[in-house]
Amino acid sequence: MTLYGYFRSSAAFRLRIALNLKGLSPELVSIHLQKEGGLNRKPEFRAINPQMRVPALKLDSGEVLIQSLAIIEYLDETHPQPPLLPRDPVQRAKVRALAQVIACDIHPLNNVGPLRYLKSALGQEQAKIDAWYHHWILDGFEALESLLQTGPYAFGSEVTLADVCLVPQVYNATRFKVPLDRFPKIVAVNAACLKLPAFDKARPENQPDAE
Ligand SMILES: N[C@@H](CCC(=O)N[C@@H](CS)C(=O)NCC(=O)O)C(=O)O
Repeated sequence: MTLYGYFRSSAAFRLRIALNLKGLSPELVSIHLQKEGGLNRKPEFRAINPQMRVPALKLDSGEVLIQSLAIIEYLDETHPQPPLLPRDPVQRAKVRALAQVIACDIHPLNNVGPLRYLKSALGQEQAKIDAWYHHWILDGFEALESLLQTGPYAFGSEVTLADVCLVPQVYNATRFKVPLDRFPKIVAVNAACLKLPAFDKARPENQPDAE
């Protein structure tokens, strides 16, 4: 398998965690999202992922999968141990909901593309862009904090898809200096996860393309 990723991409960070949890080590191709306006926008990568985003996972069959949550669910189906979703349908829906609060409602608003658009096309100054960024993380984390279970992980005693999404989002929040003191459960879950080798190994600073 080949993973097309970028050390700082939080969607790629999610996938790296899931791959590590499943004991899989694909070959890595780093797609620099800043260099030359983004190497993801070059025709070579567009031929791999027409959406021009990372991550993408090329399977040994040559099939290319995109969208981190879709890829992670594929991995969970093909490599069931350890499971990333509970067996019970209600519990599964709850874990997916936690993951989607992050992946569908927080992350897309604070992603490279929208932030670049606010700056370049809409001419917004950096202070306003930072305010936007903080606002949407705080808004989403407020809900997440209330939804989290008793721990140590996001949905209780087992690591799930919710943790796989939470840790990269906390990394982003910290990188952009969002204060997290209102979210003790999120901070505790993040700390518990990062003690696990699969999470630690997936950290941006531990990637071969880290800068
Ligand atoms: N929903 C997608 C998000 C993928 C995504 O937006 N990736 C970002 C990096 S975190 C990207 O490649 N951005 C490039 C760009 O917008 O130019 C997923 O979960 O895979």
